[in-house]
Amino acid sequence: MRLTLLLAFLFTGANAASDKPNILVVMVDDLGYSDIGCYGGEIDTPNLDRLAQNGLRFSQFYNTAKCHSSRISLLTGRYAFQAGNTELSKAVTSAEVLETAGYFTAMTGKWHLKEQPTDFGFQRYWGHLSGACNYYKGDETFRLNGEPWQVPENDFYTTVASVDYALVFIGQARQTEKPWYLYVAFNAPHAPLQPMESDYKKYLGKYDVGWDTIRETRLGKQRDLGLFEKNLTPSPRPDHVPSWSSLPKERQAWESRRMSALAGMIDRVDQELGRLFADLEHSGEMDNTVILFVSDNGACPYDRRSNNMDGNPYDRDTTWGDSTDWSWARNSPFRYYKQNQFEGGKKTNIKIVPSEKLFEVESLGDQAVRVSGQMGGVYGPGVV
Ligand SMILES: [Ca+2]
Repeated sequence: MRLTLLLAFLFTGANAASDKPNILVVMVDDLGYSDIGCYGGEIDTPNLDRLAQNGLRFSQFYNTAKCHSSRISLLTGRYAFQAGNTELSKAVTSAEVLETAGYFTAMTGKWHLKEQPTDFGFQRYWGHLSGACNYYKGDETFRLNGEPWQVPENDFYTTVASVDYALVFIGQARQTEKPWYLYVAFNAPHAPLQPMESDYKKYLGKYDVGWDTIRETRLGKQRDLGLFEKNLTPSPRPDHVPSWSSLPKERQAWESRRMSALAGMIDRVDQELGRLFADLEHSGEMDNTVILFVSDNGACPYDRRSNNMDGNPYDRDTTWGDSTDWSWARNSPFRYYKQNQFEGGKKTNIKIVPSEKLFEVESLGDQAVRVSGQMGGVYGPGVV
């Protein structure tokens, strides 16, 4: 069943119950196709895996292989230039449509487009307008409801703060008794690779086995999960990725720690989503909330300059770059990465979790779907 039809059916059902569903859209940044458990990963993502069990997982969902263009398509249902590019001058956004339909609209996290979300239908916004920032120190582009927002000196971490403000906004929505639309755009696991200390230490040593072994392990799990046909031939290791066994010990140690940092950042996204889901369950809203989880592009190969490589990535002044070689393993079974028009760049994982009481879903969707298709399906028939 195509995504648009599937969701149109969902909202037809919701309207019949005279109860418009809440809508939660979660976007993550530079996530590898197989990074989370229900797509073959070894990283602990129990909350996302539980959603997948109760919902629909797509195996062929396409983004546009880059950050800003996928965000434009997600918000407008159009390709980037059709929509007026980052100015969004030739389109309406999901927030504008849903606001008109009586929704309370809110966003947290990374914007990465022109102006700010409050100029495009979001009644509440907390986050950074930039494409990336220091997870502990933020940057000058943070805004709260249209006004500059000062990042605290201490005890700040963007992934956590995104859900802190998501909960604030949902609380405000409940006071209006309107259905709500919340768009949470995590910056994680985009570089700089800055995990929280406990999340990093949880994975230290786990990646000493190297990217060849991790990729094989992920491929095996993907076959077991039925994501692909058993006889699928995965893409080979490209010439620019060395075999793990050929690396000097020092390089292995560095790369292992770098992947531990990435894993910790992804684990944190899942933990924070768990906090958000627990709030929805506690409030009795989970059964009337549609949840979409999507990445803007595949794992990132940009091995930019890293500082303090012998230090700890949870030091707020340490900024490690992505690993091209680990990105190959993280996009299993596909070829290449973010930016490339191979599957590793533009095939993303997505889960859709309609209300279990409103709608019965298949567990795995094999149909090809584009990120731009969400607007028409999610925010269209039945809602407006
Ligand atoms: Ca991205």
